[in-house]
Amino acid sequence: MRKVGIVLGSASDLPVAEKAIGVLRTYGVPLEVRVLSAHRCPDEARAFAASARESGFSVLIAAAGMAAHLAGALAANTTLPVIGIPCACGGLGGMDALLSTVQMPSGIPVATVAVDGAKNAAILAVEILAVTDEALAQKLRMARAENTAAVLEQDRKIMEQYRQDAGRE
Ligand code: RP5
Repeated sequence: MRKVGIVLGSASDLPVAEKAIGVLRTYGVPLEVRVLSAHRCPDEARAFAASARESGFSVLIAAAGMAAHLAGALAANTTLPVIGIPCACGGLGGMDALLSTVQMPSGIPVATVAVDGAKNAAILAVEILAVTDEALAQKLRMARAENTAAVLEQDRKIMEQYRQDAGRE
């Protein structure tokens, strides 16, 4: 299976990215984690993206905060799918990173997840891989079924908790 690349704008983004790493491990997806800033080491970030396909990557996940141009800078240099995680740091609660990541010009897409939405970034990467991997697709279906069961169990408990109020006006 081709690997997923997780690229951080800074080591300080690792706590967010660890949630994506955890999900990818759950699915048995090989991964590589790098720190490559679009601003502090643009040449290295560009070279990584430009060689990512021939290096065996399938999907790139970029996590960055503030003026978060990392996902876009990677996307500019590869035709692999790039998923952006805007990280909440600095004083603007991640809105700065969200807009910097999501507002890409036509022709260079970045699939942007929610602020700090690392789990969804990893699940989306797995879904991309699962297009041609039935075993992964089956794992995704099982995870969805577990999600559904967990919510229905919450529903059952909450209904039970408030059952006595059902007859009141
Ligand atoms: C961004 O600036 C990084 O992705 C990080 O989220 C933020 C702060 O970086 P550090 O100053 O902690 O290295 O480029």
